[in-house]
Amino acid sequence: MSLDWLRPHFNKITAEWWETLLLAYRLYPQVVTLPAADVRRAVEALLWGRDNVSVEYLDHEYRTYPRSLFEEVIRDDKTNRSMAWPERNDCDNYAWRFKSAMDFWYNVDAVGFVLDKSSWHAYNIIVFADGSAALFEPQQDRFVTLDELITVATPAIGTGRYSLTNGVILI
Ligand SMILES: [Ca+2]
Ligand SMILES: [Ca+2]
Repeated sequence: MSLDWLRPHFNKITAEWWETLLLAYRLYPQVVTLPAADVRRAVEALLWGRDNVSVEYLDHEYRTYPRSLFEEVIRDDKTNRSMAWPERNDCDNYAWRFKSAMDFWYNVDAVGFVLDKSSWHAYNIIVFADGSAALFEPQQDRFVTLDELITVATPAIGTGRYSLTNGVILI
């Protein structure tokens, strides 16, 4: 099979990844290391009152950025640009890919995989250098809040897509 059709795209793709490497290199001195206790505190504060979410902490320390730099990295990262494809590239794939991309390209790993069993949706949680945490929708490059209302105009509390009344987090 000929791959000639790829040729016009190749320079563009290469240039984009080069930009990513330059960004990661520029931000590297600003990577902050947090002990697991700080990450745990941030996650528990975000999940306050949600006792049916089990969280597994995978490291003793974590690398992260201030939120403003994370926002820069998120704009650069290409996870949100991949095409959604049921079963092949759906919410869990975006969430795993975002977590992996942050580690592989941008040197930070204070990013968790969230499986929200109250909506069966997967997304991410990010802990920032100041010890705060936020939920992140990797399909849309967007921070979200618990109980955000997606499908219904006035749903009951805990029925939003990001209600996370029951779930699993790996960080
Ligand atoms: Ca992006
Ligand atoms: Ca999938």
